[in-house]
Amino acid sequence: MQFSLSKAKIKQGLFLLPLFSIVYPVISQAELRQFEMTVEELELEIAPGFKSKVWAYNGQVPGPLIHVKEGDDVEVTMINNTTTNHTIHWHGVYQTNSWQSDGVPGVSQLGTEPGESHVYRFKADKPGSLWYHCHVNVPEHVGLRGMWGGLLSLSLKIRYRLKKK
Ligand SMILES: [Cu+2]
Repeated sequence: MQFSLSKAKIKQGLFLLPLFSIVYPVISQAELRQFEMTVEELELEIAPGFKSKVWAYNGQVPGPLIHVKEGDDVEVTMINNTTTNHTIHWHGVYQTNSWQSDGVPGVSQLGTEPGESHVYRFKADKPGSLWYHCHVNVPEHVGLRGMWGGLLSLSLKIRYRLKKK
């Protein structure tokens, strides 16, 4: 097989150059985003007149909305201030080269014990309206105790459209 660089191929390459110069600055704006997330044992009024014993990320149910941009490096330190084990599973994130941060007890980590902390590090590799939740005994920790929150990852395409306006 012989490699030849025809004029047509060179023209194609030059045609792609402006496209690359637009896309690259958008991609290169990826940042390191660091968050601290405690888990608290509380009794909260989660609906008018309805109090419940919860395990609350940062003391609230649902947990805080985490807003990042596609491509950002995300680092979340979870500090467990409760009397039982917890994790954070980043639901929808592909976890490319970061399976250790998937937050599934017995698979990617052990549940973080009372008084301990755990650091999750991953790239925001999937854009969209995602969520996170504890993956220890999900029906109880998520369904009854409110261990979940939103993860919003703004896509590169939308960022580019917003920049143009
Ligand atoms: Cu939990």
